[in-house]
Amino acid sequence: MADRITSWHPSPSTPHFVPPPGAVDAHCHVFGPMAQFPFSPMAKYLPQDAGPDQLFALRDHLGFARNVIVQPSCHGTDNSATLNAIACSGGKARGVAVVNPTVSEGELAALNEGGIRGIRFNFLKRLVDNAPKNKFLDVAARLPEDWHVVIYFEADLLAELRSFLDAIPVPLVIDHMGRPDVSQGPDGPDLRAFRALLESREDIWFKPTCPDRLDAVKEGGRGDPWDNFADAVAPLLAEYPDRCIWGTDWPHPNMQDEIPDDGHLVDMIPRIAPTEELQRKLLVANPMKLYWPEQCE
Ligand code: 0GY
Repeated sequence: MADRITSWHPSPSTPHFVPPPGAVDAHCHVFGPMAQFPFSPMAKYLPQDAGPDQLFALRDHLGFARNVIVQPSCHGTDNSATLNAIACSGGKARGVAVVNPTVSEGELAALNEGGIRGIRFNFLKRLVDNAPKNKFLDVAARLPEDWHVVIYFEADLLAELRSFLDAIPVPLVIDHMGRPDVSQGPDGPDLRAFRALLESREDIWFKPTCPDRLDAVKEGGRGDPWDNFADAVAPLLAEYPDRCIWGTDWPHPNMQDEIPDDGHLVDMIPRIAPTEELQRKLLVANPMKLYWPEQCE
């Protein structure tokens, strides 16, 4: 069996930035625990257990109030670990599932009951073997009311995905802004193409997340404190303040070489969202609209 990976910081610092009351960490995951929730036989990485207790302790340490737990590829289409974490949260978590496109209406209703509010389509070749666009479109047309689709892709795939994205009949949330090369700066080709996507419809949201991935030394970036990321991404939030949501990405799947300090990730927030109004939108108002709409006025 492959070695199990530890990808999270053992003792994240306390951030200097204090999130507003009700702040949502809208992109995080749980792994296992494996004895209760085995990983998928198709998993491309085998992580150590990172269960709900650890996630909720981090939430409190960082000053957040809620989590949106995104089903990670290592659990395939078995959403039990994600649903378990949501059930353990006392109403403070909701989630995004990964489903087999043949999922039944009854199974979707059960996921909705368990706190799921969207499904994720993952196009990263290093994470999934198969991403069948036609089948994805079929299931996107059958989602429960108020659900959305979360999409994960890399920048060089955006042009090829455009007609597929255009055809999805529910709101879209783009993970990590479609992984632009942030060393190109705010007006580089990757972020220009991403802006064109945002301009194409009003119901596309994005996550200005993962400076640790997008500005990694290993990828030719600058590393913590991720200055390329801050410079490239801040203008996007200023332009689209009502369409961004933020998350830690804990437990940082696969990040075994440059494991980020979660406190430092939180300290990126005021650099990309410098005003209190923008911070409140990014961390509270926007994620609440997507995940707890019934609690919004
Ligand atoms: C992320 C990023 C990654 C992994 C996954 O589902 C996953 O395994 O999302 C990644 O390796 O880039 O957003 O969690």
